[in-house]
Amino acid sequence: MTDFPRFPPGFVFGAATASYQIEGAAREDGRGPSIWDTYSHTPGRVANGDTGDTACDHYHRYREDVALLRELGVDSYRFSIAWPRIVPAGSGAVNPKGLDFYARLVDELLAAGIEPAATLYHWDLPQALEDRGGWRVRETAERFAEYTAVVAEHLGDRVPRWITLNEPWCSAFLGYSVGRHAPGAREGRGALAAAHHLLVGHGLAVQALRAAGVREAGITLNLDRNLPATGSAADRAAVVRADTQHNLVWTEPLLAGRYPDTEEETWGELISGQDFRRDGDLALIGQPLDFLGINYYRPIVVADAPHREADPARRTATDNRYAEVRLEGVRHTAMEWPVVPDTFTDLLVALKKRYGDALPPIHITENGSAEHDEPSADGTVHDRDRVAYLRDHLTALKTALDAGVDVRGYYVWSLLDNFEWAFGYGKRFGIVRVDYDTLRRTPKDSYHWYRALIAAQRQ
Ligand code: IFM
Repeated sequence: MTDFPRFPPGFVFGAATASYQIEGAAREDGRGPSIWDTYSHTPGRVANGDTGDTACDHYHRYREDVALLRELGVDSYRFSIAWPRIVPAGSGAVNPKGLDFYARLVDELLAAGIEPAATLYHWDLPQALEDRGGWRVRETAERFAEYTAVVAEHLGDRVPRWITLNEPWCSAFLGYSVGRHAPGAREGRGALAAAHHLLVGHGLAVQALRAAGVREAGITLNLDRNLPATGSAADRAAVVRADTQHNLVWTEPLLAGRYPDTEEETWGELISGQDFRRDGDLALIGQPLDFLGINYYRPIVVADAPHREADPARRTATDNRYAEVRLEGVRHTAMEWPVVPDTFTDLLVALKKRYGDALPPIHITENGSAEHDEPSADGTVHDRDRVAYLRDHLTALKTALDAGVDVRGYYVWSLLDNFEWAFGYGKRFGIVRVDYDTLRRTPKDSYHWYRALIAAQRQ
């Protein structure tokens, strides 16, 4: 095929998943409860009452899933480790059966010639830690570093690429401000404290990974391309506040050793005082990274708007005087996310422009789309929209490389249809269909397309 974008030799192609979204076996082999068990079992929280109790049953079927990866031809597989399998109560006793599961998975991957890339935190916080304050309190960051040290000691020699946190924006702001993710809180300062403690936890975890001598340590951010609804000064100022909340709150401490200089205009009195910040935190957070993971899906269009909550005492951390506006004239995925691949290039080029040599090499650790898949009688799915989405975003990524952005890898989200958080199983991101009644896996057209793209790189 001639229309595949071509990437430089050594560029890593991969696929990604996350523990709570695929593993199931929620009460097996000593796994403790996580905040997502609690949240998904709370009536009204997740669509259709779905939970991760069984999910894709990857815990028992991981060999079949690694075989799918091998057949796909990926260089690397990004998975996450469930903290409550390793330290069921969040602190104290380590569960050897949890470590064994990931050791078996890693061995299976290595035997298939696939490099493991492990994420340490993809949102399944042990419930016992949430009961003591969760990410609002610094203690959680310290426990995270202890858990990281245990995992790195056992797997550090066989897993070359480590990601401390996945999308801390979701943990801090969807979890503690919007309330649409576990633990489902709607707070102001609590969410800002959570954001800071996640960054502190990242810094402590990097230290633990370095002490274990791992090859590469990084973090994954879901950075957004925020666009103004109009050219008005008010809407452009709204973009600054959206950028601060979504992007700068992470990239400034991580890459520039400072807090965003736009935080006052974004959070006003919520951010004053900052009793959760300590001297030395910026140095801890801003340690050199081997790579920056970026997850990218869609642009967000924002317009200036009043605070949603008039009473300052009741304001959440995501009430920043802007509103999201639907982008007309483009296709939307099943998530109602607009498809504008050029914004992927723009985001990466803008990041390079802002941080220059301080920007580490990038891995795109997630990109993909949920579509209205229509399976045929034999379970196959001709998911043309997903193929077009992947093709256009990989082409946009190649344009960013050509513009001088140092991108080293790309992981499609996701290998499997899975538990899409508050949307449950209704939204399908997989390049492999999962029949949730039989748990049968069937590669979709997008799987075959991605396989051909990877094969074409090697010719
Ligand atoms: O499914 C999620 C994943 O867990 C984190 N990044 C975005 C994906 C799609 O919403």
